[in-house]
Amino acid sequence: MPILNPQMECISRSELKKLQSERLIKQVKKMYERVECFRKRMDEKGLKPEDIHGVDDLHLLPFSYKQDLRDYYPFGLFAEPLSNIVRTHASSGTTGKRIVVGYTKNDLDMWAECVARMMTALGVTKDDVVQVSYGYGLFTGGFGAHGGAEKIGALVVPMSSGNTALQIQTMIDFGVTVLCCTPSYAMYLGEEVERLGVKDKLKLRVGILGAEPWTENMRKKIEAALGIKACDIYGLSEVLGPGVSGECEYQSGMHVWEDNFIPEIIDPDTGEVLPLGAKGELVFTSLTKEAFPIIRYRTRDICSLIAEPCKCGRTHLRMSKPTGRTDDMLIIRGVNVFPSQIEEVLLKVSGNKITPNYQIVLDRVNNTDTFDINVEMSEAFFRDDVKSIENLEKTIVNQLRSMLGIGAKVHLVNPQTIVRSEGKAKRVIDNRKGKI
Ligand code: DLL
Repeated sequence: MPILNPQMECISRSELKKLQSERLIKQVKKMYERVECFRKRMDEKGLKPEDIHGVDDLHLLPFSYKQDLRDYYPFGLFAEPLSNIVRTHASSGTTGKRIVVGYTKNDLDMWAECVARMMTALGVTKDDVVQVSYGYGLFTGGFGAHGGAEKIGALVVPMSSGNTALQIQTMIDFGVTVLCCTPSYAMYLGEEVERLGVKDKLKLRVGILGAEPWTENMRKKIEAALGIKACDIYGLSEVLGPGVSGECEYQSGMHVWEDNFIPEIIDPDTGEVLPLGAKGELVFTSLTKEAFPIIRYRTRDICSLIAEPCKCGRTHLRMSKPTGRTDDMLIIRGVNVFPSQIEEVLLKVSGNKITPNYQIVLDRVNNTDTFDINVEMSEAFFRDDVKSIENLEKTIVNQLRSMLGIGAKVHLVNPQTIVRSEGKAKRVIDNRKGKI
């Protein structure tokens, strides 16, 4: 398969290290001057930018965290004046406020190239028709995939998410060859295609699927249902959006675009850097981001780095599929959800009508996540009429939808019916394992 930027993608490891070192030194200096949070952390460690001589000193630098984005909401971590920022995106924070990220014009170009590199690696060219069925909006998925496809000159169909019948009709009518969406939505589309008996009308070849964890088993099912090669793309808003890494045609790990991002794997408890190949928490440093650079960002995703050279000829390290997280963030229908956000809504709407006992139950039915929340009513409210119980359920559903952007089924249950735990309350029952 062709390589979009062979000079960068196949650079020797020693040249790459030199380039990363130069970029890191520059980035640290700029951030120290312009980003208060980073400067404070450096000062706490007694570090000055001059102490960083290259990537071998990376481990000396302080970590950064999702909480920082909340503390400096909305623009406090930007390293460029707002007049140089041309786009923002946002994603769920741990509670309430969303976390906000920004991009300069150069950042958008770099982002588009990262996604375009992966698309090219999968044989996507200007002759392809790319349907983007990730959500457009504050979520990075839609615009991220869009930028990459446009960069290689493909014909982009910006569908966004939802309206499955129209998605399939468009794929047929427009001769769509590449589909970008979450793996669970691809699976659902596959089922619908089968139900409608229109598989032979599709021209699909490639799926670029990410934003949530998925298994090899699910890959096989999607490939069979849609007749495509299904490839994994990874990313997170804080570092870029989709395209921090992506699979090549060999589908054996996602190449991290190391000229832009340095990955490390650390022990999540001690913060110690682990050797290549070990499983641990993934940490990223962005080398070229201008608006919202980030140093040693704790992704909370668990995976490992693969150092063996890849058959495709690219020299950049690969990361394995993330298998879990070190925090309690849930990914429900591709949307990041923290239990603390749910708790916040419950506390806000409750008055004295509900108790703090609640349980989140996740399952997977017809390849779609189901999201139920059981909340115990107070004794007093339990005696109220059915209408007011239904109304309260509706209020909670609406509040949750406006905070999370997805629908949940809320069930107000009788007092004392949620099993009490002797240790930590078990708030989340995730029955999805093994079903994807
Ligand atoms: O999900 C960006 C994205 C959009 C990636 C479209 C790929 C495709 P956030 O909403 O900030 O950004 O969520 C980031 O999602 O830390 C992981 O936990 C999870 N995640 C993203 N891609 C994958 C993947 C986008 N391929 C969080 N496999 C990350 C497993 C993934 N988990």
